Amino acid sequence: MYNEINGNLNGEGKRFAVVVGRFNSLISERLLEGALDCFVRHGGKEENLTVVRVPGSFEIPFAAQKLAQSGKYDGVVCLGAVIRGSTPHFDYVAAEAAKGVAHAAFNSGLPVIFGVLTTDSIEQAIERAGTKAGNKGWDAMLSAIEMADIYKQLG
Ligand code: INI
Repeated sequence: MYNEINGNLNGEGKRFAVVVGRFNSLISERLLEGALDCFVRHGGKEENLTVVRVPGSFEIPFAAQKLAQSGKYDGVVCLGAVIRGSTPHFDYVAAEAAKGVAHAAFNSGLPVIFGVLTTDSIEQAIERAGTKAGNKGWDAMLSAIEMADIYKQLG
């Protein structure tokens, strides 16, 4: 019989930092609300959360890496909204945010979770920020809680 490791979904006693991009804040603030709600509903305490706001998604990885390496947290949740619109800026910002968050996770040895929406339209972003497709900020926090426990077990 194989051994199996699964993360529990208990936020009690866990400390997380949440990095939020202010660009498209109509969306990113809803993602933050979802993340807070998820944390508290899983036994976490608001005083164990630190929220850091940065200008946009491009800057998220820079703050995320510093927070992850500070030794103060069990994980970092990254929240932002990159919306394609009609500018090629989208591709650069979205790609760097995704790559940067992955780098922050590898460099720090902590779970750094990618809760940055990358959508073609504002409508798609709204759907994922607390309407018909749920709240991806909520999902990102749940992943952070689960991964923090998995990291603890993996040692
Ligand atoms: N930042 C976002 O978070 N979402 C976007 O959709 C976006 N667009 O499309 O431009 C965006 N740009 C700003 C970027 O993240 C940086 O803050 C800026 O380029 C300064 O470095």
